[in-house]
Amino acid sequence: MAKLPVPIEQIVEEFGPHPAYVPPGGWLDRDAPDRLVKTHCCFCGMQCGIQLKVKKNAVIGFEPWEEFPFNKGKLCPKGVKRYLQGGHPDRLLHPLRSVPGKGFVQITWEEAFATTVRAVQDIQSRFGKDSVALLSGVSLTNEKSYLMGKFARLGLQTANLDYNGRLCMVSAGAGNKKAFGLDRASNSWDDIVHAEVIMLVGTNVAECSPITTDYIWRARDRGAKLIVIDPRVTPIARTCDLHLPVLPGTDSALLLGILRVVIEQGYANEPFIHEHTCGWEETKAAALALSLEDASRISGVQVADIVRAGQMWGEAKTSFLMHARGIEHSSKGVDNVVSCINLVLATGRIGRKGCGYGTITGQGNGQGGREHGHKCDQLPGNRDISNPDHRAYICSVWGCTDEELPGKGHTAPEIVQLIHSGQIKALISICFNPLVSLPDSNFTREALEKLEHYTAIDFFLNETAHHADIVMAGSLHEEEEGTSTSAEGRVIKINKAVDPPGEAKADTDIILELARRLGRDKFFSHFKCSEDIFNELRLASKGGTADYFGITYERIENELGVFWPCPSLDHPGTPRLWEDLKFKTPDEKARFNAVTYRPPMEEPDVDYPIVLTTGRVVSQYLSGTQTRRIGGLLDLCPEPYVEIHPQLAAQLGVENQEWVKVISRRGEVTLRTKVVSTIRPDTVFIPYHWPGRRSANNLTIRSFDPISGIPEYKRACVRITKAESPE
Ligand SMILES: Nc1nc2c(c(=O)[nH]1)N[C@H]1C(S)=C(S)[C@@H](COP(=O)(O)OP(=O)(O)OC[C@H]3O[C@@H](n4cnc5c(=O)[nH]c(N)nc54)[C@H](O)[C@@H]3O)O[C@H]1N2
Ligand SMILES: Nc1nc2c(c(=O)[nH]1)N[C@H]1C(S)=C(S)[C@@H](COP(=O)(O)OP(=O)(O)OC[C@H]3O[C@@H](n4cnc5c(=O)[nH]c(N)nc54)[C@H](O)[C@@H]3O)O[C@H]1N2
Ligand code: SF4
Ligand SMILES: [Mo]
Repeated sequence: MAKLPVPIEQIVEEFGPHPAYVPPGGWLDRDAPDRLVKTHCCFCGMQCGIQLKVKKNAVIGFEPWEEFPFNKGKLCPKGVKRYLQGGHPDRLLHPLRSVPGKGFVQITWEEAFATTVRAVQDIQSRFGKDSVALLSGVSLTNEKSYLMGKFARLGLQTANLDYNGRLCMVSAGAGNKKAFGLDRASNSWDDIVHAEVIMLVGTNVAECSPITTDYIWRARDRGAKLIVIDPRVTPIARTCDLHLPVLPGTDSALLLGILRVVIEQGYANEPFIHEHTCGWEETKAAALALSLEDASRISGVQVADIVRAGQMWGEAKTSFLMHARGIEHSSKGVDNVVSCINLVLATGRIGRKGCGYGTITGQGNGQGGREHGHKCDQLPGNRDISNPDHRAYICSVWGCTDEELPGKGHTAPEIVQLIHSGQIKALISICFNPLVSLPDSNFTREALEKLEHYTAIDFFLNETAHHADIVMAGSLHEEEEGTSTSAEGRVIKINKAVDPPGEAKADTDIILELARRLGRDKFFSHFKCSEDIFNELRLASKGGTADYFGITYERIENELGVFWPCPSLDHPGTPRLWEDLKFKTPDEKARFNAVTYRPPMEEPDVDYPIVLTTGRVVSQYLSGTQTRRIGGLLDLCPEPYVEIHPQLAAQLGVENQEWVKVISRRGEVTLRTKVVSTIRPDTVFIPYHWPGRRSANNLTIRSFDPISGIPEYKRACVRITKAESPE
């Protein structure tokens, strides 16, 4: 089953530019709202405070929430337009079944639930429990993330649960745990403002974490220096003191070079290193083993600039280092993360005012969603599913035996691989669009076509859901109460503004009903509302590294968010970690991790001589399911394109806005060029928010970090030829 009911070309057409959505009666005829609901933006990890204007059961508009301390009313274009999703004509209002030849037809909830449960039970009886997999996502609240972890293990009884954060936060998570024993940005963003030097590594903050830009500018107003490491001169890089245009996939060599300068020019903070860290000698030796000339040759950054970066970093009294997917989306993602942390630890600038470090969390709840048992190897509170003590504690909270709690499962890309090879036969997905977001889309599509059964839960019919047998109409952010955890580690409250429209159901109700019909109600029937789930999460996280025990709905509302760890009700929360310089390792010392440069999986050759990297634009979000449907956002960037340097364009004989074919070993796309002098001449960039024949992931490689399992989205090799306009 799960063959496409309609040809892929038709789907691609269907997902072309959408006409702008205008509310019935037009913008000017909108009524005054009945009420304002304070909540947060559903998109990126900034989790800006917003207010929704609500009339009856519809969100009709939007206002900033000036008092929310993180963004103080500031927003980006996506936040301003997000409310338009609810009234969109594509919004799923009832469950669907795929009927060959007819496409999707409306069915009752009874049929949707019964068909799904029958398929799960039948497939599990034939192939074992783990032949059913669950893929989940962290646009979901903490409550739903926690529920998905429990539902997979005790409802479906499968080990095979993983989440879309596998494509996003796992290199950072693994690196943070290795170095500090805890996975969170070390500081609230307030510390950025007090830093003398800020280093941004592989992050396009102005477009992807827009409010962070405001904190950086405030630091700049106080005289802070800014270093940006990115193959492109991103908007923030246009304002920086030093831009290092690294060749994609080679950051660990560059960071070794910078560390070497710090060491050789005497900037290492020996007393801090001696008292509060271990592993320095190996790390120092690794840095001194690579000459600056080699670091420069590998990374494509001039020696003088590497020296300058080392000096700027070394001289400062206070500093803040931030990185994101530019270095984490790599087969060396974890190496790159610990290389950044090595620089922070070598200078001992952590745990005090203006001294900090943080990965910039991507998805809305990318932080909370990676703490409470959403990952194939994890239990709530960021516990380890393979650790007997951790298992025993969660069994005591869940009221199950160790035998009833499955072990470590497979990562999201491995699950797709196992579907492809036939070991996994059925899939339930929620809040994930892997056909667009996983590398090598052709492989993902082949896998989806092999499924015996697939149920997707979403509020739009995303491209992956086109392969589903059953589609369940779930809920938008504003249709369920819950909590979320921002990039800073601040736990905030998502408030319900409206009920799901039509026959659509709250995601939580869908999962609880599935659990009931699977005969597993004893583990779930006590959940009557989101707060019940949060209260169990608090207990389940108690004593773990991500401890939420002291956080309640009431506290979040009163205090405008609480930073975890917060182990007791009288604990104030922890905006800045490591003030006591006691790290979450057995000996309370932070760990240096020695890194030796490894080349990326694909190197340019005569057939594929150009390096491709991929990423984002400000107006689109992730696989684009949500933002490609909002006219005002689509107008800002209606089509993907290939960013290409004038020198390379001249070599290829193409002009700005001309059509080119970009071809990798996996597939090809035909796009227009955007000729810019702000990218390395040997590198091209494609934003990835589009599906089908325009998807960057037709080109990307299925190569993964050996520790975190994150895909290498930021480096593949391609060739480019002139092309005719596609019909
Ligand atoms: N507008 C918008 N904002 C978003 C999102 C979105 O889709 N749209 N998504 C959210 C999510 S989930 C995430 S994960 C974040 C991502 O946020 P970012 O990581 O900031 O965004 P990306 O565009 O993926 O990549 C960042 C930068 O990495 C650079 N880069 C590419 N290859 C390399 C390399 O090898 N080394 C270095 N040093 N840099 C490299 C790219 O040129 C790019 O400027 O954004 C969040 N915010
Ligand atoms: N080439 C390339 N590929 C990439 C990246 C890259 O930089 N380059 N970035 C990667 C990264 S960092 C990420 S995070 C992934 C993201 O990849 P995905 O997670 O696959 O992308 P989304 O668009 O967030 O898909 C989420 C789906 O969940 C639905 N959804 C959102 N909120 C809810 C909810 O509350 N309930 C329910 N039921 N559904 C919901 C949306 O409608 C959408 O269909 O993409 C990765 N893919
Ligand atoms: S997308 Fe991010 S920066 Fe923009 S309004 Fe939403 S949370 Fe804020
Ligand atoms: Mo992400």
